[in-house]
Amino acid sequence: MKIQTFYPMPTRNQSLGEFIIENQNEFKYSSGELSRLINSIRLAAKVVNHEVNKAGLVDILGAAGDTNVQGEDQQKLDVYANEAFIKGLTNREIVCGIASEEEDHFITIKGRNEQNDNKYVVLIDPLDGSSNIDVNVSVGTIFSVYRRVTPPGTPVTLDDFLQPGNKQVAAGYIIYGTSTMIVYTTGHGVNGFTLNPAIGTYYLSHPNMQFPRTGLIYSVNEGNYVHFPQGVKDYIKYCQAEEGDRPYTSRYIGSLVSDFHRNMIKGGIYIYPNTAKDPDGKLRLLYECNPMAFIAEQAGGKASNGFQRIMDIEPSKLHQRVPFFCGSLEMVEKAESFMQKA
Ligand code: P6P
Repeated sequence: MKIQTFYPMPTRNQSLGEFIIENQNEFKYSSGELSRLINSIRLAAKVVNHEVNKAGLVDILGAAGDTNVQGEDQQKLDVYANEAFIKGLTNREIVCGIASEEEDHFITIKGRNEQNDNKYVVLIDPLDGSSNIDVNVSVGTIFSVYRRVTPPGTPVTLDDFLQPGNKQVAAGYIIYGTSTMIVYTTGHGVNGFTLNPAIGTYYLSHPNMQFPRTGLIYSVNEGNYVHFPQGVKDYIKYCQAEEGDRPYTSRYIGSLVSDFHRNMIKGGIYIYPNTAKDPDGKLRLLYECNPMAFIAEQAGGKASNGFQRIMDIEPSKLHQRVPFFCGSLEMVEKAESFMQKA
């Protein structure tokens, strides 16, 4: 029998700062660093939000003329967001290392004493969905936090980053949409905070977020249909069939954070499968799939690669890609059944 876990219902309209302080004792081993880490992300998110919201007004649109390790054109806001989060995390002296979608290798952060004393590492997708920037569609930031595995004071190594998702101590996303929100978990449920731009404060607007157990929305880029594995093709045809509670609705924004956020509120499944072009899928395990999987599971949802729990995958490379099925529990299980039958 699944043991139900209930968390005290946070009080609505509490500010993010008050919420962090009030729930600080939930962070095992932490003497406040994790709180300061979340606070530094909160500040960097405000800085990025300011630029994203005026992107159409200043010459910050369009490609920065460079490409990232993924071989993707770097949009100027990608670069700006990457620098804002690295600076925010560095200044607070909380993390000993950062890995970013926009950086080929991980970055070591030394304290003012030139030591690597800090306990946490952060992996981040600074601006996910950046291809939507120039067309004014919502984009997001995704972050994942681990305790380092190497002893404090010793050099940070790749092992500190290549940890399975089940070792995460915190994960979250910022969605720069019709409103700007921070949604995160530290393993005690999922809470969403909406920015009041007039005063620059985030307020608890979505306490204890839960994925509906099922839903009628599937999010997948059907333009790749002919390249999908047979199980995904079969699941899509199941969704489109005129039986029972079907047909479903297809909604695909092209921004993982936005599709995920809508599905968590309304019920739905997001799928980015492997294709001929992307034999391991497109999404990156460490700073896209693991953090979204942590949030999904904490909200009663599920995340797998079609066969295995995402957070149990042992990483081998920093920018490793995996197929991604994530959302309402019963929808993910249905899609997995088609993958396993095919
Ligand atoms: P496609 C953005 O680049 C991203 O990583 C996700 O945010 C998004 O869901 C997906 O890729 C879109 O990829 O191939 O459908 O354009």
